[in-house]
Amino acid sequence: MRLGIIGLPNSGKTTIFNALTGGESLTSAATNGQFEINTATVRVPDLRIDHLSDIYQPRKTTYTHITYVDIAGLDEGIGGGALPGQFRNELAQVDGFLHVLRGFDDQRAPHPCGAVDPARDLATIDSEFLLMDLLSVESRLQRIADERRVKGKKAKQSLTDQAPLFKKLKAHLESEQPLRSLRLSRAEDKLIRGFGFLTRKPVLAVINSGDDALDSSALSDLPYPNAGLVNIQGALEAEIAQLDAADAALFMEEYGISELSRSKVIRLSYDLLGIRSFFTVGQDEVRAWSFPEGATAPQAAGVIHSDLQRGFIRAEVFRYADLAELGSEFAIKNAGKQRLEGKEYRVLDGDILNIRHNS
Ligand SMILES: Nc1nc2c(ncn2[C@@H]2O[C@H](COP(=O)(O)OP(=O)(O)OP(=O)(O)O)[C@@H](O)[C@H]2O)c(=O)[nH]1
Ligand SMILES: [Mg+2]
Repeated sequence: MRLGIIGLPNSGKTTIFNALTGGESLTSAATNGQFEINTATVRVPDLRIDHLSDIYQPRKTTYTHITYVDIAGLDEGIGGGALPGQFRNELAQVDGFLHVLRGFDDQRAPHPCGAVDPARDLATIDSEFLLMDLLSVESRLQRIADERRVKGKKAKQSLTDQAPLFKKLKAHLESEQPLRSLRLSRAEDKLIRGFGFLTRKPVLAVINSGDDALDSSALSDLPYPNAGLVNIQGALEAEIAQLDAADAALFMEEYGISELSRSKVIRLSYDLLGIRSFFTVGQDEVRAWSFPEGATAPQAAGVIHSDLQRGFIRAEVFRYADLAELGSEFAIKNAGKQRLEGKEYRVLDGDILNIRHNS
């Protein structure tokens, strides 16, 4: 799962990237000529895994992960086609966006538009993205029209059949609505997925409030129904992310910070993408696995290993919440809280699974 960090120049994207990924990240910088795109994978904090690890004392504890991509190069005017292809590809390929909005004022790094105004900045990139999607939709419609014109009755039907859908997308974009607010059938959604439309992707808006913690009322001013919103003191958290755990704790105490926004942002990123977690437990390993909402037990087993999906017989299932309440697997079984589920079972977030399978 990949989230692209976007925002205007000097909004603090790289700072937030460092705050989220510093310390534990597996950083790789892909450089292609003049463009550098930073990518890092971080683990998703999960108190349930910490707790399971306390209970089972496994040799190994494994969390789920999420990848952040720091995508520079976005500015007013890119919607007209000015964005280099490398960045456009990155944008199309990520699963969602973390939109960094500048909330801090600092003369050493002036805001490109002069004054600080998060709502305006949000609208700026939103409308550039809208324009980019509109261009893609129009070029698809053009292609369909060309196909009809050139090939007449021999036109490829799988292509010409797309016309009504793309006209619908066009009308929606022309009314200045992002594609994520357009209701589509499952088949339609699948068909357009490969296009990587930017306004179809989910967005988490993050205000980099700089050195002052914003009060939350400042956040509610943003007219943005489809996005989560969170506030982070970018520079400060980026600095803390460089420290080891003991120093970080001292630092936080000194500045009166009880909890880092970092954890919250990572968790929200995970929720944003609609990912759910199930767990496997034992003395060898306690592990979180991510699966898409609605997955069946064999599909979830397939996340662990394709052999488990192929040879799936049944899943032994109990709930993390029940374990947390009852304290042990023994108590879970005594209370009749462990179930045997078959191929139709839809796995839920927080399920603890043991897959029975033919090997
Ligand atoms: N005072 C203050 N300055 C910050 C904060 N976060 C970032 N900055 C400064 O703002 C400038 C831009 O930060 P970056 O993180 O490089 O911003 P960016 O969005 O990655 O910039 P580009 O990649 O050039 O578009 C730098 O000079 C940072 O030091 C903050 O929380 N407080
Ligand atoms: Mg940067």
